[in-house]
Amino acid sequence: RRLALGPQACVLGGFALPHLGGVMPALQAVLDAAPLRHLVTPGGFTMSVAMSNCGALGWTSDRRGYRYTRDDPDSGRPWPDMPAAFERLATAAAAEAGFDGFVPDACLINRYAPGARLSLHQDRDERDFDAPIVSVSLGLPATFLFGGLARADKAARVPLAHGDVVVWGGVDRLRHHGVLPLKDGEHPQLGAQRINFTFRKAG
Ligand code: MD3
Ligand code: FE
Repeated sequence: RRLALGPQACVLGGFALPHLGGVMPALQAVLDAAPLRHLVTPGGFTMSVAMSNCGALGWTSDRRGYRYTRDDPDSGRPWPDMPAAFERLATAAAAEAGFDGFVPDACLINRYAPGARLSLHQDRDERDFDAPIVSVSLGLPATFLFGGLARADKAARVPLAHGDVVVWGGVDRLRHHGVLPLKDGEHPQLGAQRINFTFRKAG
């Protein structure tokens, strides 16, 4: 149920499952208000992962750079509120991993169709690196790459299944990470896709 990936990083196997009765309808409402979209990187590439956000701040990218915004650039309206069921899941997972009092102000929603991937990167667009990051995996399984502080450090491969939650903080907060291209498949609840929530304290 619990696998250590580093001194302050661990996988909580199946931790999200008891929360999904509240989380799945809330996800649908968020995506109705702020649909998934493929962002463009500063280098001009369209990301294979489709993204949306909820919470006070949302992560976005365009030719000008990566940043957090209060408003959805597509609609001009604030990102949808963080559903209570999302916040409860994130706070409970962080506490289980030893990070008490985590209150996220941003939830990035990533949708992987078969073939979609996320290349090795660091999360460094947040204001302070003291808060942990909580990541929830739903739907098709994926292989997560967990590297080191230097991009060239060899990355470990970690399988992530429906309901798994990963919590990273402290000395592991700036490690490189990514997701291998999603394999084709059909998940009983979510169909041919993987959904990831990445909860952060961004502001
Ligand atoms: C490891 N998303 O959106 S979050 C991202 O499955 C992102 O979609 C991944 O990486 C996904 O930026 C997984 C996992 C994650 C987040 C922060 C980390 C892993 C991390 C910080 C340090 C080390
Ligand atoms: Fe990341």
